[in-house]
Amino acid sequence: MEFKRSDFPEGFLFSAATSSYQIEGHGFGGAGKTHWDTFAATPGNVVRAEHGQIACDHYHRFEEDLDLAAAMGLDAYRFSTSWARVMPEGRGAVNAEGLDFYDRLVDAMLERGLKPQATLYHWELPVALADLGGWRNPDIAHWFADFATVIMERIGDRMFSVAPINEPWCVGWLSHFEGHHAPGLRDIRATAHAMHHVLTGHARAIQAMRALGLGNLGAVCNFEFSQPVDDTPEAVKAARTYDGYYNRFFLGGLFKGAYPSDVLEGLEPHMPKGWQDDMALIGQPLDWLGLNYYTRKVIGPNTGAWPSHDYLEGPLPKTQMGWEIYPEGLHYFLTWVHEHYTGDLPLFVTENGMSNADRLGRDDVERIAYLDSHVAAAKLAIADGVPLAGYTFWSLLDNYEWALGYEKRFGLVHVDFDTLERTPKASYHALSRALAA
Ligand code: IFM
Repeated sequence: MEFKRSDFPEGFLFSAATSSYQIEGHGFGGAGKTHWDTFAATPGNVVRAEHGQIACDHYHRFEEDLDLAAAMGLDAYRFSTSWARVMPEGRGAVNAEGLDFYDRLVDAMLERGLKPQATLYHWELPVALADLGGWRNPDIAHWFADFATVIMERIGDRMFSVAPINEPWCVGWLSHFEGHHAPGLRDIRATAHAMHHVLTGHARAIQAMRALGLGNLGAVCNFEFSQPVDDTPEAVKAARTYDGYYNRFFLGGLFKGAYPSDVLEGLEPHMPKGWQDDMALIGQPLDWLGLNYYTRKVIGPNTGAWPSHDYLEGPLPKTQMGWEIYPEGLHYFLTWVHEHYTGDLPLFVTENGMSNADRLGRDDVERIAYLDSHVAAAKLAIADGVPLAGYTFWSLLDNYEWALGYEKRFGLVHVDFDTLERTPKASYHALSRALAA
C-alpha cells in the first residue's frame, strides 16, 4: 500500500465490514426464515440457487474472525444484526439464542479492542413480514422500531455507533424496481412505497434508539457516480435522473426535508398517500453519515418510460463484478455530500472494496491497487476540508454476494466454502502493514 496510518488524522478509524446474512449462517441458532431464503429457493434468482444457511459459519467461528480483524490492526468492526435471528417472525416473540449471540459477538469485539459499528438491517427481512408486504407496508416503520428497541436494549450499552439501514437504495430500488434482490419485484408503485418507508423505518428506529439513550447514530447510503455517455442534452438528463434516484433521493429526505423534484417527476404518482406528512419525521437529527462507494455507471438515454435510461458499457478497467474502477468518484461524493448536505457532520466511508477472481497463492495486486487508489481519494478529500472520520473496507471475509452467490470474492480473507477455512490474502497483509506504519 502507498498509504500509511500516520497519513490520517489522530483518531481516524479504520475498520472492515460484514453483514449478518452474508456470513453468519441463518440455518443456525433459531433464526427465522428470511425473504432471501425464499428468493434464493426460486429458480433463476440466485446463481446456483445459493443461500445463506451456512455462509461463512461465522455464527460458530466469530472468535476466529474477530481475531483476524484485530490482528490486521483495525480499530473497529462494522457488523449487522439480523432481524430474523432476533425476532424470527419479525414481531412478537424474541429468540433468546439470537440475542445471546449478538451479546457474545459484541463482547468479543471489545475484548479485542474493536469498536462495534452496528447496522440494524442489512436486508434479511423475516418472511412473516414479507408476507405482509415488507417495505411496501407503512407499518414496517413501527415493526422496525420495535426490533431496534429489542436488540439495542441488549447490546446498545456497548455500541460505538449505530445506523438503522444499510443502503436504502438497494432496499428500495434494486429490490422493487430492478428485481435483482429480494423480494424481486419490478413495479414502480412498490418501489415508491419501499423508498419512502425505508426512510420512515430509519427515522422510527433512530427515535427508538434515542429513547433508549443511545448516541452516535447515523445513516449509511450507497452512491454511484453517474457518467453521461456523451454531452448531448438527452444523455446529460438521463444521467441526472440516475443520479437523482440513486444519490439525491435519500439525502434529500434525510437532510433537506424534501425529495428532489426530478425524481418526483417519475415517482410522485406512485407515492404512498400523505407521504409529505412524514418528511419532518424522516429528518431526525443524525450524528454522522456513512458513504458506501464502489463504482460509476455510464448512462445513456432511451425513449422508454421514466427513468428513460440505459446502463452502458464503460471504458475503464473493471472488477470481477464488471464495475468500473473510478476512485475519483469517492473524492467527488465526499466533497459534494459535505458541501451540499451534511456540513460539519462527520462522514465515514462505511464500505469500499472490490471482488476479484481470487485463488489462493495469487498476489492480489488488483485489490491492493483498488484499495490504495480509493484510500488516496479519501485522503485528498480530508485535505480539501471534508470531516472524514473513518474508512471501512468491504469485506473482512469472502461471503454471500446475494444474487451472485459465493462466486464473487470481496474478502481480505479468503474463505474456502467447502472446508470454511480462512486464509488472509495479500491485501490483508498489505493493509496490516499500512495500519502499523
Ligand atoms: O456485498 C454487498 C453488501 O452487502 C452491500 N454493499 C455492497 C457489497 C458489494 O456488492
